[in-house]
Amino acid sequence: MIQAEFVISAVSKRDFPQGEIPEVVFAGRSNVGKSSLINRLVGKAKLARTSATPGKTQSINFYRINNAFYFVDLPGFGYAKAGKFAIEQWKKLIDHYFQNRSAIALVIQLVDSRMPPTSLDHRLCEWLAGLNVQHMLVATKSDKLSNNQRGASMRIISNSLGGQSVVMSSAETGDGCKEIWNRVLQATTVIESTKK
Ligand SMILES: Nc1nc2c(ncn2[C@@H]2O[C@H](COP(=O)(O)OP(=O)(O)O)[C@@H](O)[C@H]2O)c(=O)[nH]1
Ligand SMILES: [Mg+2]
Repeated sequence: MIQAEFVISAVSKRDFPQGEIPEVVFAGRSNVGKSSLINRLVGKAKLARTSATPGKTQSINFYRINNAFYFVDLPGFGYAKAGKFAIEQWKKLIDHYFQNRSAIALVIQLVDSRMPPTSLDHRLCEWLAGLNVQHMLVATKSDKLSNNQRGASMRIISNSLGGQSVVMSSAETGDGCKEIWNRVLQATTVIESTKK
């Protein structure tokens, strides 16, 4: 049984939780399925708020998992209707987040399995590669694809984003959750053991 509890919805760096437990970050375009995947991973349908309307979340949501680490749901970027002010605020918050958190164990970048990565996906990928953090690529909504399409999608996404491997996932079927958990546990325990 996984224990998962909502901690805070941070709108500025003052809201970030104190303390130093490892953090696993979910990043990607708005509507790609970040919140749904978090819910699926922890087995709680309503932990993270999901939305059919993109761009709703403009805060960084922290969830404490098994009292051992945080899942961090970043606000989605790339929402066309977001105003200039909202975009600036968003950038500031994300920058603060990555500059101020010292226990980021893993960043899970989500891309939509049904389409080739967009320029925003490329920019996020390059930006993450420039930070000194572990970075995992996950393609969401695999339930929408046939087996053949899944293979093709993995190749296209991997080739397009620098050749690193891609894990297919679905919040509907649970596809990929085992692999994601393995990586999460590996990343969070390494951080814990280097601290001792
Ligand atoms: N078919 C399918 N739909 C999904 C999946 N994950 C998310 N969705 C849908 O995509 C929309 C956006 O999901 P959400 O988790 O709110 O995306 P976020 O903005 O990245 O947090 C919602 O309508 C979800 O029901 C998935 O694995 N399969
Ligand atoms: Mg969300």
